[in-house]
Amino acid sequence: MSSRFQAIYDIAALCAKKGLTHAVLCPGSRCAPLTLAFTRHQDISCRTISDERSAGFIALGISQETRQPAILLCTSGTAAYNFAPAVAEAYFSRRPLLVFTADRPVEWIGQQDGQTIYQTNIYGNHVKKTYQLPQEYDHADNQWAIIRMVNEAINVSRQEPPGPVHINAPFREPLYPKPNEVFGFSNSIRVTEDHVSSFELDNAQKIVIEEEWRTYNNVLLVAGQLDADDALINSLANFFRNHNVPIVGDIISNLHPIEKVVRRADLFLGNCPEGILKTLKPDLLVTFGNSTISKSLKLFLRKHPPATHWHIQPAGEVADTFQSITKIIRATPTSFFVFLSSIPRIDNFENQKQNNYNKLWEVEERRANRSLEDYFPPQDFGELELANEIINSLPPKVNLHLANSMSVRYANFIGLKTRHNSIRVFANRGTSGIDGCTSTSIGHCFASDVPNILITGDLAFFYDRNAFWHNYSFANLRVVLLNNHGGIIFKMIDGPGDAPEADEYFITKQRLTAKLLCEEFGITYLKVDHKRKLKNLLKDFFEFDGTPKVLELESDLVSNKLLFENLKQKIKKSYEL
Ligand SMILES: Cc1ncc(C[n+]2csc(CCOP(=O)(O)OP(=O)(O)O)c2C)c(N)n1
Repeated sequence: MSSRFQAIYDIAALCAKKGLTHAVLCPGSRCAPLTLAFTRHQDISCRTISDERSAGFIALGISQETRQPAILLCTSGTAAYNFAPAVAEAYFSRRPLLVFTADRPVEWIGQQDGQTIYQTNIYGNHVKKTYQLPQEYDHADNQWAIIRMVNEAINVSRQEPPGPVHINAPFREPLYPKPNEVFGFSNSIRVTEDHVSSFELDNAQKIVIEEEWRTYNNVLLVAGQLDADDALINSLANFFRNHNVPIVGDIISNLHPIEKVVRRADLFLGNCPEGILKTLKPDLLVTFGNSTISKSLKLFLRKHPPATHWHIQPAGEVADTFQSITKIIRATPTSFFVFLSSIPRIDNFENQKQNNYNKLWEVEERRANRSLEDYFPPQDFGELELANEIINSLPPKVNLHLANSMSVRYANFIGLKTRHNSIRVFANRGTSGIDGCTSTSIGHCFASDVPNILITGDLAFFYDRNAFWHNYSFANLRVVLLNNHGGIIFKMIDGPGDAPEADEYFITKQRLTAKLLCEEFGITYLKVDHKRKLKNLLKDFFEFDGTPKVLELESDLVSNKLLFENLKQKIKKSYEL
């Protein structure tokens, strides 16, 4: 006897045929038909995660690692709402996710039947598209509709810009197969392929761009968050052979393998005199990638807007972060820079002007580099210095994960070097939440054997402790915990730090350390208690010996703030010399 859920079971086979390999499943009964379908399909690797909020971010991490939609499934009711933070992050950071929520049949919604909420369109604007599957399967049209919708959902999730899609699936009881039922997948499941455009510039666009490009001297490139991408790195390297223009790239731009990237803009733009900022103003600003970390960069460009601003983005809504976009170029950054590389360099007066502007940025970058060199005072040890030591001791091929909020900023001040060319940087900067940073790193651990190093603050770390609450190995995870017993960001930024309510309502002081948590979850616990011991500790920490490890630095808010403020003062002073 075959199952009335055959079309539902076939969803798993369709996902596998379309190249989806990982599913994160959350417990419940209503989702049983899909749970069984995914777990019984040999090409889909399944894991069960009890906390849906963590599950969502784990799926996001898998999606970041594999660059394919990760499957996410939960039961009906509030479970579905707990996916929302990860879905929103996936939406704004443009990561593909295929989110299934099981539901009761529509006639039972709002009838106090338990575990029932309004699930259609539950993620609102934070998904690219939402689907409601049929709840009866007898008619052939319903079976066709299920396969059509899932095909379309996967295609939409992958289409540029990628993002989450939601499929709400109402199931009528009985939900489990009868003992005499034959379980299997249909032989012929229709796959609808979607051949995507390559987003190359056409000839007419090339002519206009070349003509306009030649009219600008002070050209500044700014890269937002990007995936590590060899093709883009190569196209930029070629471009810089012909064109001497500055490029600013935060640590999350993953452009660190390129020698000439300005890495310390966040340090110097916030601390240099207005007169210098004026000279750094571009005539033409070219941006690509998602968000930038640096607030100083945003303020600088908003105050000194370029006359012309091209934003390179193949498709989708464009964010006008710097309030100056004048042209959107619908191409991939790689194809855009391949084309620009082919425009010959003209050795003339104009070119000299371009070189001069480039030099201005080089001078400021070098000044910030010098300020950081030998900066750390021998008697103190704080978070910025530990971030520096960690980044400079990273093994050659790792994923570096940066939690919100000071962790990603510290790492950005330090920056990666060109020799770190096999290190990929990840951070949840779509919505900059502190809620799923650890879970996202765990998702990477599940999807590959590459070591994952997470630098995080204590609130983000303890908030997301259920990242560890499952039975799967994450031996390739290393967590650097900067425990200042509160949210130091609120001490660093102007405003909340001085208010009488600061400790309780903004910094939210907390007393936990990671020791007991590590015992509970079988994680090796290392504690930095003295700078002198750091070298040996780091040797232990970076040894991949089959257990996950946490390295904790307990330090206080005041000394960390001072360490940071003194660096800013040092940079400011360098302009007085
Ligand atoms: C889900 C969520 N809630 C609240 C915030 C606001 N917020 C931003 S940073 C921060 C404090 C983070 O503290 P911690 O993780 O210890 O990092 P630190 O500031 O010390 O670097 C908070 C509460 C947020 N970004 N995300």
